[in-house]
Amino acid sequence: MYKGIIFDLDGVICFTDRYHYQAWKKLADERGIPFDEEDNKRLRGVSRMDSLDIILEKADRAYTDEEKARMAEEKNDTYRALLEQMGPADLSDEVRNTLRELRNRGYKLAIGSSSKNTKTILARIGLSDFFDAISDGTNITRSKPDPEVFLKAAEFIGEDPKDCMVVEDADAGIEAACAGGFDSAGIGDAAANAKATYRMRKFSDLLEIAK
Ligand code: B16
Ligand code: MG
Repeated sequence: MYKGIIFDLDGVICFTDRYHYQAWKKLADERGIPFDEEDNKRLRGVSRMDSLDIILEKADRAYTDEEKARMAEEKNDTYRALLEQMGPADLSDEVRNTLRELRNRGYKLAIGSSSKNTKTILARIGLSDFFDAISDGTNITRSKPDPEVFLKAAEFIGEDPKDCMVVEDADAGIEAACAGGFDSAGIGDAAANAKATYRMRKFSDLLEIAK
């Protein structure tokens, strides 16, 4: 029986992963850098600058640190403009009801996201005050697959990693959970990850896993 559940944000609680892709795609297309949905899989759960480095592996020239900083900012501006269209309707009934039921069952619930936009997104979907703790890109120095973001989340809710489960859609996130000593439940792409403790087809499967 777990005491805490730590949720990744993009691709688990809501579908902002689509907006990350659109924003990176625009940046890559404008510079003639090949980038598609397959390349995008490697960016899930990875920080903004590390994501840019992965995209630039296919660029035909080197970019200076200054250029890279500007590109990361440009991508974030595009991404944040896309977030402006989000509202409470972008939180599905399934996710909302499952979270409520897990709360009723007595679990401590936390966010463990690499994103520096986490609080903006939670506000948009009406979950600002819902979670017991938020660990995100603003309180870490190393992004997934390093376990720091989840270890901080466990610390914030006062629980040991062995008593917490991580819910993730990214291979980097499942790796991070393993490295931190957490059990994990994989959804989406991460459902196929052999290192995940549980495989989910849909978010409400958590009600079977966390009884
Ligand atoms: P930002 P997660 C991650 O969020 C995304 O999966 C990843 O694609 C993104 O680069 C990263 O956040 C940083 O996001 O640019 O908003 O700081 O999946 O860990 O919730
Ligand atoms: Mg994710």
